[in-house]
Amino acid sequence: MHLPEPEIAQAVDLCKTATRLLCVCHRNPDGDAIGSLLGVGALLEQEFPQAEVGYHCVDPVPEMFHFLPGAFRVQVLPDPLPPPEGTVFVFLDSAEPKLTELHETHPQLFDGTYRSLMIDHHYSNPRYGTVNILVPDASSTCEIAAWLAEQAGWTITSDIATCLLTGLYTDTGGLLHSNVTPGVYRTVAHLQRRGGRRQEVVEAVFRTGKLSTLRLWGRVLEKISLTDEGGAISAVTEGDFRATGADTSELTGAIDYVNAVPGMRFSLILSERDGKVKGSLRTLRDDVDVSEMAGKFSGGGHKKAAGFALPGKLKPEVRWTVVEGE
Ligand SMILES: [Mn+2]
Repeated sequence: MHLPEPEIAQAVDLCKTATRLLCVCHRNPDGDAIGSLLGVGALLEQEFPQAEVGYHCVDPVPEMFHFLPGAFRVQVLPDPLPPPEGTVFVFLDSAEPKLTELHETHPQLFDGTYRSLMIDHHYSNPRYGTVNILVPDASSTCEIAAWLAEQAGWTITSDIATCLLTGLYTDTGGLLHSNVTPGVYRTVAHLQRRGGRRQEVVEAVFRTGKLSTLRLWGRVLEKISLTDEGGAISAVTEGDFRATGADTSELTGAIDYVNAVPGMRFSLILSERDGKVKGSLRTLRDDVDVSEMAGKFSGGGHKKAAGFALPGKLKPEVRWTVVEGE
């Protein structure tokens, strides 16, 4: 991967003039958000010692990422904000201002009052920063950060490499998704060579599951039923969440197992939460568009992964058939 030189020069100039570099990632942070927040923050701290670096997110760091160096330093934004002179915001992995959840409480972050550096890999990003490093072909924001460091001549330490590896692994589903290009392997190798602790990442992210999560997934898998239309469907009631002690975020990932039933056209998990039923749809097939299916229930998403939410609750339906004789 090669990033455009003018943007790198502008980013460096912006950081040089800052006395405060406030890094911000999106709400409900995933591995790429936290990995890039901590990795880029640490790089800036090291390369721009004149600036005080802040690590910010409206939501807390999920437990599975607590092993990352610096995770405990992530806080909500200071209130009131420091003056715009000398303050530069660094937005990470946030496809649009509202994903930081600061667009309403702190609109001055996005209206030109403050200068900002925006680093992201989402196609739809409207380039809302003062300087934008947007690489839609990159697997993850962490991958962009690794090459930014390399091209700018910044030192990637073992701790920084470990943070950046986390985003590369989570945004590619453990190097399994279709966004894994030869370049992704090259970046992973590069970060491992710089001391990135790959095994720590793999164990924390893919080999650790809370007991409550495993029990919830057990219920999901046990309840899979197959429909005549070629759907593999499961459902989770509020009772399931209560009985297993899992919260709704722990359902993330279970759909990939429901979607693994061979020969099915699509998979669906229905889950009850706060008076609503949420549906998650997936397909492995090119001739099925689950975003269209979700659209029928006022939802949306991508062709292969979509979702919807409807007010209501789940009612189980049992069908019995009488077989004569025996
Ligand atoms: Mn990402």
